Amino acid sequence: MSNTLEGFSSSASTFNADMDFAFWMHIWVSVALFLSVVVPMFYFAWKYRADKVKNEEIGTLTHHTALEITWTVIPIIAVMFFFYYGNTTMKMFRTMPAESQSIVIDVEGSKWKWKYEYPANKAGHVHKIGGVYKKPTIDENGKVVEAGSMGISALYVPVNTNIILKMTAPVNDVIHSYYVPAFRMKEDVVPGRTTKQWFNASKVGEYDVECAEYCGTDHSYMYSKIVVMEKDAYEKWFEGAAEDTPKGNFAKDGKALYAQNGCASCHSIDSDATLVGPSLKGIGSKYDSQYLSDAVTNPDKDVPEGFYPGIMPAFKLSPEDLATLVKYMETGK
Ligand code: HEC
Ligand SMILES: [Cu+2]
Repeated sequence: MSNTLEGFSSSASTFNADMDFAFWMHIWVSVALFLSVVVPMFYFAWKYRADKVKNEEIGTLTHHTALEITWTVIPIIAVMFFFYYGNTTMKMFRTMPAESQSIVIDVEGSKWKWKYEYPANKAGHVHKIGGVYKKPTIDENGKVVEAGSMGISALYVPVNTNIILKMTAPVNDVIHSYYVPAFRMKEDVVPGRTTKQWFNASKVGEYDVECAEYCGTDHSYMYSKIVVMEKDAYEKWFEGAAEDTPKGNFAKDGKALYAQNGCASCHSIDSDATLVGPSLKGIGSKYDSQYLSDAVTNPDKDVPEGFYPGIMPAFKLSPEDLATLVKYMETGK
């Protein structure tokens, strides 16, 4: 990801034309209304300023029926245009295509990462992809030494296909919003509820996803990507198994799990720095494995001094992943 976000300069979904039309129509009609109301207002305020009007003239002023009808009817027509295009565009967004003719993908937003879960493929394998954005390294002069990156974590979808996202957040999390500027698409992701949004990408490429609902410390790093692929390439990947994405391998070592689950956005592990949660450096010498695994699956059970419950989400991991992660905290490997 470069410093500029892939966004409104690209047009990459079937929504774009209608959405952009509705947007620019609102802008230009608003400009026209502004010019025809506010500009004359200033002109008349100047023209009829106090020393130009005699008090006795004011008493004889009357109205102009035709003019009043005109300036009532024209804005009403303009506002009806707003309503018509606003409504039809919103309907297009809100009307989900048939699930049988779409790919339905579960999306989970949590502090501060996005996770995707696909339906099972023919072999019964379920692709799960997720990861936390790796922040850029910036030196003391403010120069970017290493750009931030999403790594291989992304939502992989085929081109020209209806995709339905079923989105939610864990019940103890906060509201996020899944925002894809290049698709002109945005929908809230609400704890404990399922919201749906669909799209149909019209151009192969990589597009940025951002969280558009302020959600805490690392909100500005709550990125993801959508990778739109040719249909056969997608099919080939989807029917495959393993922890593989079209861009590479999801290593299952502790370090990778630590990164993918977003632990790094709240805990330092190489230093004593306190981020949102306590530093985990050397934690293996303070606690046993049971404490560490409870701390991940049931964080509010023991809350270290100086911290509050309800901040760290409870993680649901497979027993193997949990064991690997605990070992990583204990040994750094
Ligand atoms: C949203 C921020 C956040 C995320 C993400 C997060 N933690 Fe935490 N973590 C905290 C906070 C805050 C505490 C202290 C309060 C508590 O125990 O609930 C904590 C406590 C802990 C503790 C106990 C530390 C102690 O000294 O008792 C461990 C171990 C831990 N986290 C590991 C993890 C691991 C592993 C992950 C990733 C799977 C993770 N955390 C993800 C915020 C977070
Ligand atoms: Cu968010």
